[in-house]
Amino acid sequence: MSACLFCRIAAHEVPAQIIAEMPDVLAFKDVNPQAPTHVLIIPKRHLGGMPDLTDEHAGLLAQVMRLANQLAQAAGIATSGFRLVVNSGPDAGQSVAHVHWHLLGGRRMAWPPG
Ligand code: DGP
Repeated sequence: MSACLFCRIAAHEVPAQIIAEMPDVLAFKDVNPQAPTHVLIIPKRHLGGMPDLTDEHAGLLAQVMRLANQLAQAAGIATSGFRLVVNSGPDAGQSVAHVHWHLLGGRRMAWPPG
């Protein structure tokens, strides 16, 4: 059994509110939402963080972007606006070592991020 929390969610070993699944990626609600829409998009196969992504992941990244757009459309925030955020590494506050994209929307957001 994997020790990685998001691998376990991808394997359906840990419950999560899964809202979409594609061949290589999964989307589920963040347990600690920071906006009315707060979804995490993850690769099903383990990748620790942004530095692990290479040219071989081009297809995976296309799925992530396509799914983010589909989810934003479904949540009604495609036009009002949304953020797609990766926290990579300690300075960015990455707390789960399995790369993930935060899809955030449904409220006005500040810039720069804290
Ligand atoms: P980050 O700080 O960028 O590594 O974001 C990790 C996110 O993962 C954070 O917003 C909370 C979320 N999270 C942590 N544990 C769980 C969990 O068990 N289930 C779900 N759905 N989300 C989780």
